[in-house]
Amino acid sequence: MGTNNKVVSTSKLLSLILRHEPQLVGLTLGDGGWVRVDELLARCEQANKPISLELLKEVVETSDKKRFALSDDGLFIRANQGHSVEIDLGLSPTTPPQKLYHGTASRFLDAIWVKGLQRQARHHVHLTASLDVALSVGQRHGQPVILEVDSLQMHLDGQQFFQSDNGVWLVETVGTQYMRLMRQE
Ligand code: HQG
Repeated sequence: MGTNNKVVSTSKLLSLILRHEPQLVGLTLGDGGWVRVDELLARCEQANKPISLELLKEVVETSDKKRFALSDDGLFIRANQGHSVEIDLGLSPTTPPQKLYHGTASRFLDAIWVKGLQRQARHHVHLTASLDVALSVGQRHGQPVILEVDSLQMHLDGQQFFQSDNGVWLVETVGTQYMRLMRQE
């Protein structure tokens, strides 16, 4: 396996453990989703999925979306967002910009226009300030489409917005009255 493949597969394994199934290697996430790095590495080794400290650090540093964070002392690690297990990331409500974007697939639009954007398996609906990011997030699901969200108006109407350490905007749900389909190129 090339170095890059190894980094990608390790990143996927860490996402799985730190967001969705810590029990896969016998771990429980602590407050804020943090786990001890030494415990994580020991558990992965026991589960026959060894990761070296060097590789772990490389994954954290090179992640295109800054998926993971190490504590200042380097003893703890967590996923910055995207969890399905119930954890409190300890984020404070923040005022969003006027508009944010959500990239999705065209096949979801009918359902979205009925129910609005729902968080599905995650803790929150994910929004971004970047059209490029929205497009690439949408492409993961199929024919991409971008919804423009009236985020500031939602906030003024009382919805809480949070921003994860890697800049993703998080919100409970987005009602259809706050969304507009952007013109297709
Ligand atoms: C859609 C990546 C039907 C929603 C990215 C999305 C992101 C509905 C899908 C992060 C719906 C859920 C999150 C409704 C929403 N009916 N479909 N009412 N409401 N949907 O993967 O936003 O690579 O859970 O539009 O950078 O695509 O994981 O969410 O298409 O920040 O680090 O249901 O994942 O980061 O899909 O992506 P996801 P997402 P990572």
